[in-house]
Amino acid sequence: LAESGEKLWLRYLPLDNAKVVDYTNAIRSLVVAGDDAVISAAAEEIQMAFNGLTGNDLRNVNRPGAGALLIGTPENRLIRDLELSSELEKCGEEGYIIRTFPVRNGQMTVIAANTSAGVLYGTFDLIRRMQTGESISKLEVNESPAFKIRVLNHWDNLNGTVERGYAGHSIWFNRPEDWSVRSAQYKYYARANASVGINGTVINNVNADPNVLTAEYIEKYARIADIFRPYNMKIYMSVNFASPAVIGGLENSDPFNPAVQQWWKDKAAEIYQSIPDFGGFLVKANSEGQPGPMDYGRTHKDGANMMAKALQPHNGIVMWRAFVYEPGDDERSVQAYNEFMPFDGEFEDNVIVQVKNGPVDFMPRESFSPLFGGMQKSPVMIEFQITQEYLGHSNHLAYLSTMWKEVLDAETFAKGVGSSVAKTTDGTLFNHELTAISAVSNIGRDINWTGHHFGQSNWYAFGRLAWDYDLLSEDIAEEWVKMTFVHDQKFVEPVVDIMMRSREAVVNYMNPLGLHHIMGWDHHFGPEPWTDIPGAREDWLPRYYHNASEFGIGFDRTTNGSNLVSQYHSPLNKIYNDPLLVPENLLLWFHHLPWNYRLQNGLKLWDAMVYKYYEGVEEARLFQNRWDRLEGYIDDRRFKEIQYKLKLQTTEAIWWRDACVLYFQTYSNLPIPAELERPV
Ligand code: GCW
Repeated sequence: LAESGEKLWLRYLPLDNAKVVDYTNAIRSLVVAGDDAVISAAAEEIQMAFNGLTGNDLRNVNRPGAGALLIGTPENRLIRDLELSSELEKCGEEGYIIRTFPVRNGQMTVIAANTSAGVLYGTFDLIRRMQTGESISKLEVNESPAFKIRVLNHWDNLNGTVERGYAGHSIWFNRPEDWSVRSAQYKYYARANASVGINGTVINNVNADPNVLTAEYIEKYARIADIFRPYNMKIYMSVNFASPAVIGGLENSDPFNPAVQQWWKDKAAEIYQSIPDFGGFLVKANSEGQPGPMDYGRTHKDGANMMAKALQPHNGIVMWRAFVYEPGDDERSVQAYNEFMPFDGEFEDNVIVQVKNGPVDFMPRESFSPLFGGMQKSPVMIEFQITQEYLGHSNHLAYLSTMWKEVLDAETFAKGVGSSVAKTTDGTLFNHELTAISAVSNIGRDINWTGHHFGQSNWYAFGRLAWDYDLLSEDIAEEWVKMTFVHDQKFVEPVVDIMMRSREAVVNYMNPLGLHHIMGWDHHFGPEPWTDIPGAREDWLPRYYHNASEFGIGFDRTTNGSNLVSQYHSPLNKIYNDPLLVPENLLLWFHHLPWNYRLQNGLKLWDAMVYKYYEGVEEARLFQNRWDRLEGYIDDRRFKEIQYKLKLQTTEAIWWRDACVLYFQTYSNLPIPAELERPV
C-alpha cells in the first residue's frame, strides 16, 4: 500500500538512524491533557506517526517530565500551570503553540491550544517536522489559520460520477463496498485534510441534485459527519434552489413565498437534528442553467438571505457562488461583478459570496476577479480549482501552488498598496468575521486518490496555503516531496524544480500570453481553438475568446472593448488598459493585437506566441528527461506510473503546440521561426 500512493503524505516510514536518535532524545512519552474525541484523535495520530517514523512507541504517562510530549488545552490544569494565556490569546480558535520547556533532568515539549482542534493541528505540525527531518529539540511555534473556514468542494453526483473528476468515481456516492471499507477510507481522508488544516468539505456537486435533501441522504451525510468530527472536519451540502418545489411538493421555490421559507427552515432543523455541527449550504443559483431566485423575479440577495435565515438558528452558513454569466450584451468576464456589486453589504451575516479566482473560469491563467477588492461590505471567499479541468486533467503534472499564490498575492489596490487578494478575503482589510477559502477537489476512487501522483501535491498545497498563504510554494513542494517520497536531496531538488516550473510550462503549451478557453468542446481536454458548433452558445465557443483573424488575436477587454479593465481599482485599470503596461502574461487576455505588434522584448506578437508554445514543449521534455534519471530513488511502481504520465504530458504538449500554432497560422499567414523544429 505504501508504494501505491494510497497513503498520500501520511506514510510514516522509518527515518534514518540519526533522526531516530534525535527525536527519541526529545520525546519518549505522551501526556494527553484532555479526553474528547478530537484530542484523542491527535493522540492516536502522534502515537502512530512516532511509531512508524522512529520504530519506538510513545509511552502514555500522566505527568509531564523529561522527554514528555504534553498536548492539551487550558481546560486542563497541566496546561494552565504553564501560564501560556497571553500567547494562547493570539492563537484564536484553531491556532496553537508548540514549545520546548526545560524541566528537571532535561526538557519537555508542549502543544497547547485554546481548543482540541488547535491541539490536533499542532500535533500534525510536529509530525510534519519529523516527517521532513527538521529538528524538534528547540521549538517555538505560534500558528493560527489565515481563514476561518477552509473547505474542499467535491463535484460528486449522487449516481457516483464526478463532474470534472479525473481520478475515478466518487468516494462518497453510489458505492458498492461495505461501510467498514468506506469508513476506513473516510477516516483516512479526514486525517489527510486535518494534517493540512482543512476543516470542512462539501461532498456533492454544486450542480446539485435536489434529492440530497431527502431523509435518505441526510442520514448518509450524518454517518460521514460522525467520522469527520474527531478530525475537526465539518460537512457541508450543495443544494438545489428548486428543492422545495421538486422534492417538497410546493407550488414553487420563490424565496418570497412563506411556505418556501418555512420549508427551508424545517429542512435546516431536520439536518441539524442528525448533524448538530453541520456546516451549511453551498449554492450555485441562476448559473449555467441551475434554478435560482431570478426564476421568480427575485435576486441573489433574496435567495441567499432566505437560506441564511433558515440556517441562522443553528449557526450554519451559506456560501453563495458568484459564478454567473449568460449569453447577451455583456461579455462573460464582466457579468459577475455587475450582478453582485449592487448587493454589497446587503447579505445576512452568515452569507459569504464564493468567487472563482478569475472572472471567466479556472483558466491556466487569467486576471483575478475584480470582485476581490470590489465587494467590501460583504465577505467574499475564493474558489480555486484543484481538479485540473483546464490544465491537462490528471495526465499533466501541474503544481498549482504557484498559480494560487499568484492570485492570493495579487495587488488589488482596494485600499491602496498592500491590498492583496488574500487580504481582501481574510478579514484584515474589511474587518469581516466570516472568512473562508475553498477549492474544487481532485479526489476520486483511484488507488492514489488523485489520478496523477502529483495531483496529491495540489490537495496538500491548497490546505497549507489556506492555513498560511505566506508560505512559499517551493517550501510546500519540498515538504510534500519529502513526506510523499524520500528525503534524498538528489531526488528532492530536481523534483521540486520540476514542480515549480510546471504550471508555467502548461500555460505556455496551452494558453500563452493570456490566451484562454481554446480547449476541447465540453470535455475541455486537448486543443480545439477551431470548434464551431452551429447553434451552440456563443460564449462557450473558443473563437469568442481568441478572436483570431487576419488582423490579429486576443480579447479586447479594454475601455474600447468589453471594459473589464474598469472594474479594477486604479492604477490597475490603467495598467491593464495599456498594451505597453499590461503584464506580458495577460497581454491577450486584455488586448486584441495585430500579428506584427511588437512586444516589449522586441519580438513580434506572432513570433512571441510561437516561441512560448515551443518553450512549453521543451519544458515538458525536460521534466520527462529529469524524471528518467531519478530511477531507483523511489519505489518502482510510483516511479513508472509517473514516468508514464510525463511521457503522456510531452505527447499532449506537442499536440497542443502544433494544433494551436498551425491553426492560428491560418490567420497570421506568418512562418514558424526557422530555428524551431517543424510541427509533428
Ligand atoms: O468550469 C465550469 C465547469 C462546470 C462547472 C462550472 C461551475 C460544476 O465546466 O462543469 O459545473 O464551471 O463551476 O459551476
